[in-house]
Amino acid sequence: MKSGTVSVIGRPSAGKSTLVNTITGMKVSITSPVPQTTRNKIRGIYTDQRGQLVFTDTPGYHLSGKEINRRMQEVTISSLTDSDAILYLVDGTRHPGTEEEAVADMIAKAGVPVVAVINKNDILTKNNREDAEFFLRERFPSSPILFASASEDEGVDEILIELFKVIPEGELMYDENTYTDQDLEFRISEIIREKTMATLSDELPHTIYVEIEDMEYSEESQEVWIRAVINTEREGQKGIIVGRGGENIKRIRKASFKEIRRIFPGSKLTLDLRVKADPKWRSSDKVLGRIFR
Ligand SMILES: Nc1nc2c(ncn2[C@@H]2O[C@H](COP(=O)(O)OP(=O)(O)OP(=O)(O)O)[C@@H](O)[C@H]2O)c(=O)[nH]1
Ligand SMILES: [Mg+2]
Repeated sequence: MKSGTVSVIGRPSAGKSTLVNTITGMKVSITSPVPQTTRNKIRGIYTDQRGQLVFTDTPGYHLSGKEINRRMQEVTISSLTDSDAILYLVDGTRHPGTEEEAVADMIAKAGVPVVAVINKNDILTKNNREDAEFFLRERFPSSPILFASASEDEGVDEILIELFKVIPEGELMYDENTYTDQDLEFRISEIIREKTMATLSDELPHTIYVEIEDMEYSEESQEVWIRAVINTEREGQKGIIVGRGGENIKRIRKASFKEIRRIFPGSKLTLDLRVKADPKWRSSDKVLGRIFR
């Protein structure tokens, strides 16, 4: 039996989280059209008769000196060398430039087998395909280079075949029914962050973080009670999240509720959602320490 860890690496918005969700068949990692959605290492686990692949979804690698970006780069780098394989995802719609070269160099240096995937094949032109393939062939001459569409579930079987070829023999690291290792509070806060981003797409995607202030679960009455806070950077942004007559926060709450409820089948869920301003959290060591724990 085969068993190994796979780091999913690529630039922001390449489709890494979408792919991890498609492979596991579960909503493991939140996604959005806005770059830099993923902030932590998120494990998604795939098991079949061949063995087990433990994927680590990482933050998109973005060249920038800002503190939050530096933290996200660290998360990505730290996951590179301690994995058995790297799944390098390239967004085929974008011409590979300086940032893609930086990512490719970093991966090549890791000394770990690489499976390279050109994603978004459903919308690629012939030129896109040639561009991306040329770029990868030159840098990873001995690696398989595949085309796939993470959102359309195309080419995913081939990716699994190549990964199972390069990972070592071993026992399962997780029970065969496990598909993620995230704790409950983290999953819930991520769902709320995704719905906030989806509702307010262009207005304040990077300026929020979500915290679960309190969560109670009564097994006896099958009730779950959650109080969560959407923290934003400025007082003025609170109004945007709440929206006119509370329409935005209602939408965020409703969408979050629907998805969180699936985590607690058969239970009665109460979700109390609040908005607070926490100025300068993006440069606060205390907050960043909590987010990138
Ligand atoms: N057309 C198309 N869109 C895709 C595909 N895969 C992902 N997307 C879209 O690309 C956007 C980014 O996807 P994510 O999965 O969040 O990307 P990511 O690489 O995890 O991004 P970060 O977490 O920001 O680094 C979303 O709008 C996805 O729906 C694909 O195969 N085809
Ligand atoms: Mg992501």
